[in-house]
Amino acid sequence: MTIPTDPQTGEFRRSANHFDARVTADGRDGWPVEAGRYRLVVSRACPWASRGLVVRRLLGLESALSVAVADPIQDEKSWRFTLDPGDRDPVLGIKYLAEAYHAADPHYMGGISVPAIVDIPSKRLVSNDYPQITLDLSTEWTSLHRPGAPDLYPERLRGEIDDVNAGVYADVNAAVYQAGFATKQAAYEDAYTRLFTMLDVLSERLEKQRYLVGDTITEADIRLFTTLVRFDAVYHGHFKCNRSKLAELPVLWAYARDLFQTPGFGDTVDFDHIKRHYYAVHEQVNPTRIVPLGPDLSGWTTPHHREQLGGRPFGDGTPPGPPPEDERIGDTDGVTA
Ligand SMILES: N[C@@H](CCC(=O)N[C@@H](CS)C(=O)NCC(=O)O)C(=O)O
Repeated sequence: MTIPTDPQTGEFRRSANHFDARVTADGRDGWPVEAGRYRLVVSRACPWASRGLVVRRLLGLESALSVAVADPIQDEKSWRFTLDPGDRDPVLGIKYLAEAYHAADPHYMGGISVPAIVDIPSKRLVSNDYPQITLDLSTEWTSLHRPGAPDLYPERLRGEIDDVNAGVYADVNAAVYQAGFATKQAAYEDAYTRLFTMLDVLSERLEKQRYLVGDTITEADIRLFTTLVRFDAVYHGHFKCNRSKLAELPVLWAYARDLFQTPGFGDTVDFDHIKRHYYAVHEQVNPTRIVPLGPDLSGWTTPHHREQLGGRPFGDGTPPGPPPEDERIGDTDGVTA
């Protein structure tokens, strides 16, 4: 995989999301919410795609929106379904996610990224616009939510959630990549400094409150969680985000463990996919492609004591049940969610 960077500044250049049609209750983009019609294509390695996996579980959308899990290691044609029999996604019948991109736009030349929502009947990509995908699952797919589904994007808190998300995106979610992919010292140092400054701000915010906004789990927590859960396994070493490990930041470590142990979070996390993807795919960063054995992940299931801060994880709702049988993740690292 070639990592696009600016030759002058050495900064990582993230590509835009090209396909931004929305699946909505009223179907105004031509894509109405409908049970069984769409497939959510993910890599369990990918933090942006994993937001969708968590939201889908919390809202109980598993049977309405099925999931295709790509091999964590892309080849030169990008994401592929080599974990499935015959190397094909059993529902879409395709070998590469690129086929859905090209069914939507035969002239498309950009990156093939996850998450992707694909229309099953036409096998066409609908959206790879990950920030909108999770918000739409919360606000447009309500007719298919499970009874007791939480409100992850409550109307009265949207301004605050959007503000927190903007800071977390710039200085946490994206900053780890900017540190890891930088090809000039200054670009790396800038990203590193922004990242740890923001982690300190978030630690302070979360010292006395259980969740980022309000007293329940919201979209803001999901977006922070998917970066934190990868921190010690990949960003600390592979991306040189090493002022400290997550496990050395007491508030954020307890906060991340609290979420990890909440049904719908840790049961979507596959540390094996996460580690193999980053260390094997980013050859510019890790030319030997050796996947480190550590860190010891057993701390994720230790008590976090965050209940003492109060908070109502699901608000007036209830936690989701266990994941569907065929989506359970093997206990590869001694971590059970
Ligand atoms: N769609 C966005 C964000 C999603 C994203 O970066 N996904 C990664 C995996 S974590 C991916 O699929 N990268 C392959 C590519 O963009 O070609 C992007 O293209 O930058």
